[in-house]
Amino acid sequence: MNISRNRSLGLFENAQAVIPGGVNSPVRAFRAVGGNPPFIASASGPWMIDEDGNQFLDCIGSWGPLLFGHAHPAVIDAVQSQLRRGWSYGAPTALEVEMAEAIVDAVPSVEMVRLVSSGTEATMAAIRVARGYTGRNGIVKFEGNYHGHADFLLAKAGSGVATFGLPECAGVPPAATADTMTLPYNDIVRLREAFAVRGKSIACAIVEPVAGNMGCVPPAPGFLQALREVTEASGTVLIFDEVMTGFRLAYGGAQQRFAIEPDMTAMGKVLGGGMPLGAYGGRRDIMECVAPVGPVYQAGTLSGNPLAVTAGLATLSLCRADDYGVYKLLDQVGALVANVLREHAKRHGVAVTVQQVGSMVTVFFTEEPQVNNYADARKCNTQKFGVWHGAMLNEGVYWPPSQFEAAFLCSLVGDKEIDLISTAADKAFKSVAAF
Ligand code: KE4
Repeated sequence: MNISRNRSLGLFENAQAVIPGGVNSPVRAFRAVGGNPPFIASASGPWMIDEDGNQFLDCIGSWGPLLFGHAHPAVIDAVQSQLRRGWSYGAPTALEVEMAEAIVDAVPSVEMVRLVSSGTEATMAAIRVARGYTGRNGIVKFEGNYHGHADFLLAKAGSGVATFGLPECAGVPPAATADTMTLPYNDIVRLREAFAVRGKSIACAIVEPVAGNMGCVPPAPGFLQALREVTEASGTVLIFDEVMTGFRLAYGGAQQRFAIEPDMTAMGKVLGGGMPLGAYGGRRDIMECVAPVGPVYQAGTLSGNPLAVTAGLATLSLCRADDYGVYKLLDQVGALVANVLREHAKRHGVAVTVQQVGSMVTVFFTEEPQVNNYADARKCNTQKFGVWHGAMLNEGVYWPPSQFEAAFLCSLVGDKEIDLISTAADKAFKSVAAF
């Protein structure tokens, strides 16, 4: 498909003069795959239209929020109705009570919850509360997991079995990550060793219960259970970062799907249905540390914003419709797309490992039969992924522009959309085979 990109190219040039990299979040700049990003003019259902009139099947879904596709009529109607009543009061509303009660009802670990405006705020606040609750400073996170851009989370693994972290980007002072220990994802032995040495100094362990930020990597058998055991034994607060998995892998998130209950949960993305909304919650005794009840301060001008909460409530209502039928559909869509991609890669002799959990899918360009952690993921051939991504885009399929991301399929992906993915993948894997 020869697509004209002139308007997007011109906009990208203008954007780069006034916005770092021309984008408001780095991954959107296509630097991991090469080429230039389409500038989106409109979207509806599973489709996006760029400024040059090209149509794409959207496999990103705004990086997770759009479980039901773009511009869903039910969300539009709810938001339009709220707009006429105003959209930000800086005062408590019935909407926030309804949302908090919906979260408490949906998420097994949550007895009390605070609404914020992003996933970063949710994880940052959850960790501060865990530190305030335990009186400890140590944080455990896992390589390849991303929890937003709070300084103390931008840490890379120190050397040795239980050493604390080093800053992984400029601008983060060593002191900010000095208490952050980064362990290999899915490594139960290293986890147990670290907690044997440091457990009593660890305030919290935060984990993506299904990883999406190194590509889709499911928890190894026993990993989440081991994490629950060692944190329980050491008095460490276990935080599930369900910003990506929450309300996507099940209505109760990965913790419902895998039947493991953390002490706290960070949420976002689907919760707001594409509007800026995050949340953190958990056990009542922990959440009652939060101001104004307790001594841990956290605040936000637009926290619980009526418009965002309205969009979120309309989205959660769609999640519950037809006896939560969307989740079975999303599992089927994810499995179908994963199998189509495997078949075309095999036909063209391209070595890939396709990993899928529910509607989260990643095509790893690797000879490894499985990708279990960040070290495995880093072995991927990112150049081949870039060739494949560009070919998919030229065929009208907008896949996440990074090997280390997951695609987020929506409930509106049906036969027509899967046929498009199949046609595009056939050509894209052919391009990679010739690369
Ligand atoms: P936000 O602050 O971007 O709303 O959420 C941060 C965050 C927290 N936890 C998890 C598990 C996340 O995946 C994220 C953000 N996810 C990325 C996608 N890898 C958002 C896309 C982007 O950064 O542009």
